[in-house]
Amino acid sequence: MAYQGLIEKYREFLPVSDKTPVITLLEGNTPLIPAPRISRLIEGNPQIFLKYEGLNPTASFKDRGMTMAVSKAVEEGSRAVMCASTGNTSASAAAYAARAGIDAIVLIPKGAIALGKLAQALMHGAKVVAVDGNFDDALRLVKEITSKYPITLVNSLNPYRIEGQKSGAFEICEQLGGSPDFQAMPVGNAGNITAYWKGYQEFREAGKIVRLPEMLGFQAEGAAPIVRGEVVEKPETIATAIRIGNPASWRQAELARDESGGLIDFVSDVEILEAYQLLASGEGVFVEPASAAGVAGLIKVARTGMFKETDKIVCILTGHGLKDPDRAINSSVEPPVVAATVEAVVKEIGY
Ligand code: AN7
Repeated sequence: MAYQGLIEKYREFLPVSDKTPVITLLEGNTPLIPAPRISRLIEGNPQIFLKYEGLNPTASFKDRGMTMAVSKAVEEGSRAVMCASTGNTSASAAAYAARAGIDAIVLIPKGAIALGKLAQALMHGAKVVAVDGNFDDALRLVKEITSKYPITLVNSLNPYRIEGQKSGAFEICEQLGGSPDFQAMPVGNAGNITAYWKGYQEFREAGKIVRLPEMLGFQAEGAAPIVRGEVVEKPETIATAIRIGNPASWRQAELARDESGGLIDFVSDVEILEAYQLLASGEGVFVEPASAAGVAGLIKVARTGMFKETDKIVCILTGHGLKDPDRAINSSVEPPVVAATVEAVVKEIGY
């Protein structure tokens, strides 16, 4: 039968029943792409695979959690969902609310979300409010408002979000025919690392895999509260998606790190941008800057000699490059303008 979305595919692992109205845009089922050029660049030459979550319906991994959160909200009779967002959660909440025929309200940090994400939230008909503050301020407001009004919170504090997002781990195990040795990913509010770790553990309990991967999480240097062990009051990074100073799932991320024997480290904006370019021009995979943090982190930690050729490493590429066109243009050389003649073009291209 044709693919019907991740709730149908993984129903036995999810808290849904026959009565749950499944709100789906056929999210999930994303490709796991081998990355031979990056493998050669990383010390130890491990086998690198890219889980390209930018190919979800709203072009980020958030759709995995949102199909669950919105389906359960509708099941419970809710008429509105709300989130704070660095952009992708708002795009996804807006789309799934539109699909469900309910309202979406999103709070975004003023001036700090990528253009494509704002376009999505607006086009899907969400009520978008910019807050004169950062993501952490916006999340605090959303928690308070949703506790007082009949509006369902759909940030990853909503446990159904984590339930949906754990499906990424299931897919990886099926695509690899077992678990990877390591998984590398960006960490912002820390819901996704929590979800993946839960997914791997549940797949092992179900006897579908034998071993668990080591979880490698990477924050941006200017927004690295988990690495530093303290709240960052004024988080700063070009990777706006992970510009978060007080992650909601902080403790769970530490558990994923420690139980898996992995690590959470930071990468600089320069390292993020280098990995961003490398993915796009070296492998043909265009991601937004935050999504490149996992690859940047692998390049960094590999220098300690922790990987070998037989290791399989999956990088979660959380969002599509088209989300942030400004950053792409600013990271590139402006195309030259020439006369509309064959001679001028041939001269320019050097033939
Ligand atoms: C592309 O949309 O927090 O550690 O409000 O958009 O689970 O938060 C986005 C986070 C990584 C970090 N990559 O994931 C939001 C939001 C991209 C993201 C993360 C985000 P979490």
